[in-house]
Amino acid sequence: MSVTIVPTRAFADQRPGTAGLRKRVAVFKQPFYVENFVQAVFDAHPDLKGGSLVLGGDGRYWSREAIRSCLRVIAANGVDKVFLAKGGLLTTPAAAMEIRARGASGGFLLTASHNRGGPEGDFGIKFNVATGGQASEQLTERIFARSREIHRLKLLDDAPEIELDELGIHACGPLEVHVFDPVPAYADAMAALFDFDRIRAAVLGGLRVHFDAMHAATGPFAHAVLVERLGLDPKSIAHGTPLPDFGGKHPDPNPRDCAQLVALASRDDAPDLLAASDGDGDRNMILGRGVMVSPGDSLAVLAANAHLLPGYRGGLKGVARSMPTSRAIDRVAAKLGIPCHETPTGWRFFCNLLEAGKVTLCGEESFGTSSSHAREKDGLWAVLAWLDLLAATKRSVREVLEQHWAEFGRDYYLRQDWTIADAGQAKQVMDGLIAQLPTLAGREVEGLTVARADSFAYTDPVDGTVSKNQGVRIELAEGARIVFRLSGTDTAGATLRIYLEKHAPPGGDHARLAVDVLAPLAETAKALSRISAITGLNGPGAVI
Ligand code: VG1
Ligand code: CO
Repeated sequence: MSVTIVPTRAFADQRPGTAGLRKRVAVFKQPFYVENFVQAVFDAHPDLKGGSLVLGGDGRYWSREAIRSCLRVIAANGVDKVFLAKGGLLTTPAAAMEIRARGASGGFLLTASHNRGGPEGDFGIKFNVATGGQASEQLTERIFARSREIHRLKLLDDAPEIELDELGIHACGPLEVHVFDPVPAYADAMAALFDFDRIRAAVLGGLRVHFDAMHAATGPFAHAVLVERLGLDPKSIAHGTPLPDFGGKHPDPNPRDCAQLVALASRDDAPDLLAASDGDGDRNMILGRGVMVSPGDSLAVLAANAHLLPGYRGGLKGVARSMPTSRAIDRVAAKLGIPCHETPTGWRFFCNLLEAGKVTLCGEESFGTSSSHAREKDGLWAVLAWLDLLAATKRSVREVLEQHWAEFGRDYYLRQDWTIADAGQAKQVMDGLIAQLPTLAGREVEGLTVARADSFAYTDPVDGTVSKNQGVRIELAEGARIVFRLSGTDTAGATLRIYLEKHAPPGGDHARLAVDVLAPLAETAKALSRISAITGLNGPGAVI
């Protein structure tokens, strides 16, 4: 084999965001763009030499080309083995579990998650470490620093065309490429956590499910678990075939992009459980007949009922939520007498807590939920957790929710996404809010008194790392809260997220619409942030 040292130029824009490096496909198509980033990972993480890596992703447009680019760099940098998912299709949670189970030194996940695919869409690369979880902030910074100064790449000459769809061992120079099917191991892992017999019995008894795989990576996994192992009708899975452009749709499980699912849920003859996941299979949206489960509620309900699920019968060590996620889980943790951690947005912050055995369940408001079984969020896992819960309680989704609210009260919750073309203006809104913080506490804003206001900083309880400027939190009287935060997954302009929540205590009115309950808070947020004056926008691009 021969390795060429190729001179390259550094790209200035390879800073990974909330979940890896994410850019327009056109950016990734630049010569050596992928290779440069992968080489930067090797330079920043010398321990990768000699070990094995996992490779795969959401199968979006440009995946196959990117896999070949990755393999050339990986082979030239002295890795022994790559475990490549068949066809390159590997959900993010399955990747995290494979890395760990195979004792690999890490993995490259080719995904832009819920972002649009296709030639005009986005592409992404994420590097995960040996635990299966995302690279830490420190490692991410080292990779970025290296990507800006890199001036040479190691590349395997004459790299053979690896047949990505053919199971077995292929040679790529000195590198062994093991093409494997990730589905059975994932299905086995799920069978170990949930009571598949109980779910099968419920299915035989008439329980109906509708799962939208969104033409993304989850399709084959969902088929194996829901149809082959749990006996559901194959028609229970919609859009089950992975497509490079996700069928032209936005593979994002939320009420706006899954309007059809919401419409189906509102029918009298709707299935008992409706769900969707995203491009890389780590997100989940859960609905029942006539009701959508807010992600913060989903986390809280699962925590409160975890003892009913075999994998969690031993109890929860603790729970964690990202800062903007509703505080419904805090109430459950208080009742269970377990710690509840509040972390910055992004799964990597949960990883340290999971690794240290401090938490068992964690979740984000952005339709992400998971447990200690993986170091990433896991969409199908959440669907199975709900399915098992329905089977165990013999209740409907609505009944489960109503019972939860009756006990803990309801945390009404909404997120507004303001799409701001000029990123400078978005920063101006945030800077304006931060400047007001010292004078906000105790002040009355639009009839509500501010109890506490700060810019969220997090000290990791495991390694002591401090992460500052993780969003502005404004706590108001009566269990209300407004959070402002800039998205870290944009590929153009900026998205400013405004998170609104209000608690209605047990015995209160839990049957109202969140938009109605939160309308006054939305006005307060607008007034405080001066977002319309600064950006010229009248309202958010989406309310989720
Ligand atoms: C968003 C979500 C965040 C999530 C991240 C990655 O980040 O808000 O909760 O962890 O996406 O999810 P941001 O910075 O745009 O708010 V995924 O499914 O895109 O890997
Ligand atoms: Co995702």
